[in-house]
Amino acid sequence: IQNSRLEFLARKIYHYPSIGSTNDEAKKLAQNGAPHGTLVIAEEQTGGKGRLGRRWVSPPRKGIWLSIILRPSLEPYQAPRITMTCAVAAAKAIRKVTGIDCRIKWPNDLLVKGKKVAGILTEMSADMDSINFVVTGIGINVNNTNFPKEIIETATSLKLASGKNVDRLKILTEFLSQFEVVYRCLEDGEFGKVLEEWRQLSCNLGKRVRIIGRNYELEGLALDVDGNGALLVKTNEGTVERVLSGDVSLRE
Ligand code: BT5
Repeated sequence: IQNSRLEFLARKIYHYPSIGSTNDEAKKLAQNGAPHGTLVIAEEQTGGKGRLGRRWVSPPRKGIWLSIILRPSLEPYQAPRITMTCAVAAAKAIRKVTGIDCRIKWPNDLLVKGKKVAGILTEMSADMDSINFVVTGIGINVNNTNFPKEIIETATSLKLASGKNVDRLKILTEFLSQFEVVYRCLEDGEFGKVLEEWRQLSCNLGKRVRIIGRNYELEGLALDVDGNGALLVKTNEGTVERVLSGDVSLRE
């Protein structure tokens, strides 16, 4: 990492052999003033987290389990842009290093041949009109060869997809340099470029989707994603609904 040309990312690195959750650790560090760009990374997570208290399986040395502390100049409602930035950077890094056709599934997954290879969890500390910090965490399955039975049908790794071992350090360094480039667009008022890349890498747009929220379900055609991360869905009744990423899951 030291050798790569990074300007703000990973100037400070916290590396753990084993930890509960890199996101939780990053939030603590951020609360204690850790600077923009701080990287928290672990070989293993014993309490890796997904959204809504779900579990993220993070076995030792098989994947990349990391969190980045950011202090972006965004309004709180724009925070989903960070998840989009992270997804674009990771998809590009995976494609570049392995040649695998990795796609973004709205809002926070990366898929290879329809199976989940990575997930993103973005958490924020903010008041009404300003962000204190954002922690964006990503788990990438790199050399996993088996998964617990509840996800055996839905999960994959770069190794399973490519048939060979993949160098975790190469994926990590490429991800960090892509993240810097994409993040700079975001800060420079060029989020349109990120959005365009996101669209190109998406596997949902133009397809039928089913959105499952806490107390509603919605079916329709995924038309587009907007600059704040909402999915625009044309329902069977012909209306266009703007779905925020919050608490929903999405099926084909
Ligand atoms: C996510 O949540 O996909 C976000 C995952 C974020 C993980 C990173 S690792 C570093 C950082 N520190 C943390 O503690 N978390 C972040 P969600 O969309 O809620 O998906 C969770 C669901 O994915 C689970 O309920 C399982 O069904 C499935 N799953 C769990 N572990 C998986 C894995 N390793 N690979 C593929 N699918 C998995």
